[in-house]
Amino acid sequence: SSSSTPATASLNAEQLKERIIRHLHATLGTDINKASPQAWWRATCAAINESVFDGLRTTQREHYQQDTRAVHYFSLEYLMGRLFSNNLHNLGLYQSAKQALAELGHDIADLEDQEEDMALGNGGLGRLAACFIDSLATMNLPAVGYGIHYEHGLFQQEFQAGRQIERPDSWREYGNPWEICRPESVQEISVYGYVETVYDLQGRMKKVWHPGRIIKGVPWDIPVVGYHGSSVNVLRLWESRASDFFNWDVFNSGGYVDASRENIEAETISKVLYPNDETEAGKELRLIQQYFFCSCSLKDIIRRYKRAHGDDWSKFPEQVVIQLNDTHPAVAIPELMRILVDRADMHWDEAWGICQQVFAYTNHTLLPEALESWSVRMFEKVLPRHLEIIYEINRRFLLEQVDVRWPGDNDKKRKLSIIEEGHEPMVRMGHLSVVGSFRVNGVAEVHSKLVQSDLFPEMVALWPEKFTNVTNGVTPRRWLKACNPRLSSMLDRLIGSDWPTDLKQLSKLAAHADDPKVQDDFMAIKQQNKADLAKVIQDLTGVAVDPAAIFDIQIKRLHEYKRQHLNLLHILALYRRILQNPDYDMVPRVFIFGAKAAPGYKLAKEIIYAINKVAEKINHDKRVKDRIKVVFMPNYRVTLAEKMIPAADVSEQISTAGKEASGTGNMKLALNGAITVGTLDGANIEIAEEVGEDNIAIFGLTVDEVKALRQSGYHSRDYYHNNPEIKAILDWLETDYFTPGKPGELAAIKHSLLEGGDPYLVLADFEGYQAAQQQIDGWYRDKAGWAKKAMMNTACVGKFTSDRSIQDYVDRVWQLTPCKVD
Ligand code: 26Q
Repeated sequence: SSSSTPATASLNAEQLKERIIRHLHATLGTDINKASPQAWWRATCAAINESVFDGLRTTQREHYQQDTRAVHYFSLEYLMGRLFSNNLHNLGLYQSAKQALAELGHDIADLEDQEEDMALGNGGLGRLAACFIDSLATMNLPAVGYGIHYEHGLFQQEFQAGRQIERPDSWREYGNPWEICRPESVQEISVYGYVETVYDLQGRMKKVWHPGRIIKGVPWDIPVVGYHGSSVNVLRLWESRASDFFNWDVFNSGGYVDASRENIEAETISKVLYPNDETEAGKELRLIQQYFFCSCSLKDIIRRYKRAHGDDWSKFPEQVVIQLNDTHPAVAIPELMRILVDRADMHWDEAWGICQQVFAYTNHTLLPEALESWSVRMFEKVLPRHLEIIYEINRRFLLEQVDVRWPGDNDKKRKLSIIEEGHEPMVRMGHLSVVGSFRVNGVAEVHSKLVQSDLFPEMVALWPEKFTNVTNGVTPRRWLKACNPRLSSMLDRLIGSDWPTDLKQLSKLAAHADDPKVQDDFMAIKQQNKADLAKVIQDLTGVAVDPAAIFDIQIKRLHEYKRQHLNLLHILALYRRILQNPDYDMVPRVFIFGAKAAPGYKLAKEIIYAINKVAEKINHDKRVKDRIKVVFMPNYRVTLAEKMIPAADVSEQISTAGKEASGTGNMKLALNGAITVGTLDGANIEIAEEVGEDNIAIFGLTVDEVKALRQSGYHSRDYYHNNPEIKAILDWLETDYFTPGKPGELAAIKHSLLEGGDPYLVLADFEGYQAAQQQIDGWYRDKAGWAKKAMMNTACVGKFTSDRSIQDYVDRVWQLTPCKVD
């Protein structure tokens, strides 16, 4: 890491202007007098791309000539957001572009708003993949991201009378300037059909898969520009099409309409991202999506390997490592086995040896409902040969590993088997991933411990060295430099400009944390960011909020374990205290939510509705005297996060201990000087270690206490009956106070907490939570004290750069060396 000047720094505003106008003419076919903002944006993208593609060509040439070992990141999701300002910042061209556009009469921010978010992911897991490919390019590490070129990303959210409505997301309806179609690298993959056993001339048994359907994969490349480095890697996303070859038969036999139906079915595969986060859908199309992109990607990797090494497979594990982003791409394991054994005629043991050196698996969840499994019946229908291969992997595993370790122990075999027996036998993708990988990691210290102790204890007994931890991180380029320009300039002045690639430099800020002048500057920046967000809130929700109030932000997918309803109960408690005591003394606070609910997740949608109805009531109640405002920002996404995070005073990280694998929003908010109200869960624990207990408000049950409470029998009703405030609030939700004329509309929450047994221990943690909030209120009254805490958060979270995560993967998993590119 260094402050090296970007390769393209020489490009000044004048040269950029020339490029933009040239593209306005030659690429957009318009001129400066009639160009729309959209055309200006596209012309500027094309101007930027001249630099991007330069870097892409040199990087790819260098990787090819050096025959570098590379990591191949396999992920069903990439939550990229916008690329315009990201690419400009990483190329070191942002200021020149801003000036060039200003001289052409355009505000760069207006052009940025022309871009749709690339929302090809649900939440944490997808955004992590995007941060990782940014770090990989920045650190000059040879890497390819593989995924699906969804036509429709995560749905767009609207509220109608307080309820979530989903609208399709068509991010590339009018074309995406950042992507390049690569017809020369098309692949074909097969699904369905049956397996035939044949014998070759030597009498050896062979399996021949006669596919029922052939589908074409068309790759689209998105260049990934490293920060001030010279590397430009690629994100390669596969789009499904009907295979020309296959449809020819149908067409010839007069089945024009059938052929067209098959076209539609083939194109369905990459049509839409499944919007379920942390729940397993079990849909056939989802399995086909997983297999489609894994097979295309493996064939792409093998094609590139063969170009350098021919049919000599011996170097394959030296050149290729594949990281599985959760179990979603785990079908790549039997697919590589099939290619090696059935197509390359390799012996099973040799092929399996290769697989076990190539794959590594990251676990992102312990929630039982999120652990992927597929019914054997469906698997056999879609991928009959792969099911056979999984059976053989399992047979050898149970015989050569499990039975050797625990002879005759059928209970162990049942627990460890890749196939879960029962009424409907299932393929356990987590088991398959552990067995087929050389390394398995969780995403925060506590999570990795739980993966080992609770999820795969027997696998740890068999292969202790397989298991490790890599704590998540976020890219400081997007999540500080680009999204918080005011704080970034202040940091550049105060501690130098190396921090974007060496985030531990932020610790130098701690030396200024007691300096009143620096405190004032820091809080003035926060104030300006809050004023900016207040405008956005006004525009999107019509609610006027005061930037002098505490901005308290909870942004993440909506899920019971994340406990947005705990936040809501606290808001109701404050509201009730105000109604009971008109002089109730509290620092004015704006509670800001952003969250999408999975379309089929009933209770999550009820929680959104309840927050919206409570917001409506409180925001209009004169008696509140603006001490509380509640806003639910519609259509939370990367671009909105970039506006909210720099404006946060308080970061809500309040999951039930043991449920949030890591969290990454917690890191982004702390980095931007927000103080965390949080449980000892996921990466919160490591954030607390870094910032110290004075600078974070920790509350609630620990992982061990949660386990103990469940053991001894948790009765949520006891809290209802023993805490009059809890009782009053829950009863209130059942009245028509927030839904005039419609009593009971908000009763689902109360019901889940009482009759439903409160599975996420909301009531058990309520008292601790409200005490932590009281502590925040007290802290905020001390201006200098708060400024110091906020600054200490920014100063102490250097650990959570995704560059450090990637370095951990390099050291503990990938064993890669950087490849410097000129
Ligand atoms: C499963 C089956 C069918 C369709 C979709 C899915 C599906 C999709 C997405 C299941 C899970 C996900 C996403 C999970 C996720 O985002 N997990 C989060 O990962 C982050 C990065 O490691 C962590 O910080 C979060 O704690 C974790 O919740």
